[in-house]
Amino acid sequence: MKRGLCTIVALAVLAIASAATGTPWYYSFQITGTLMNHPAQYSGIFTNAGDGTLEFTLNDAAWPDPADPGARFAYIWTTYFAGNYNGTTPGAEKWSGSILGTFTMSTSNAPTGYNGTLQGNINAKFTIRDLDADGILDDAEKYSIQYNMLDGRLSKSCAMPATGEMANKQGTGALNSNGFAFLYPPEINVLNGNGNLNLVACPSADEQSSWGSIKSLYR
Ligand SMILES: [Ca+2]
Repeated sequence: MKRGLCTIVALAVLAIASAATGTPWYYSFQITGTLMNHPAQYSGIFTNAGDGTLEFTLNDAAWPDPADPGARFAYIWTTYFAGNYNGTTPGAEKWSGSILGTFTMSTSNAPTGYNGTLQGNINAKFTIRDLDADGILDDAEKYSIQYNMLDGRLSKSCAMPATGEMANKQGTGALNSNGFAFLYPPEINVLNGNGNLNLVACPSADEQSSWGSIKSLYR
């Protein structure tokens, strides 16, 4: 590789690295919902470091109708959880299920840069503890709101819609909560948790075209 190109590439990597380290927003939330209803959705509000609404909806198009909760639960369990058992740590045996979907936020009174609306993707990973380590899901484990957890990974690409201070931004985040449980309607699961979001500016059309011309110089 030519030395000039090395320098340009190094500078470009530095520029991308610095642009990728935004100031994260750390918030708290309370959302309610259940996987046992259609849509499989949780929605609620921010309870700290901002106001507004938070909602995520999981891709449940193929799941059995909530009118047959037994069939719906069996499908969810077989599809996402049953094959993902981790018994390697004594005292922490668990099943994990990762379910994909989308999330939306509508915010105000959040730190600068995080006020507006945002749509993104979520990978919602639920953990169900096998409290007696027998490899069998017992009712006490299925319905336990004490030990089961949600670990949601958020991602927002430049192509997904956003408004206000969050327009033209991309980034990643997370939302975590204890208290997850499989509850049959009309019971509703309440999740109190914490999350973060780290947005950075999307590349402008100018930046994209100048980077394109740099590359074309060396083709
Ligand atoms: Ca068990």
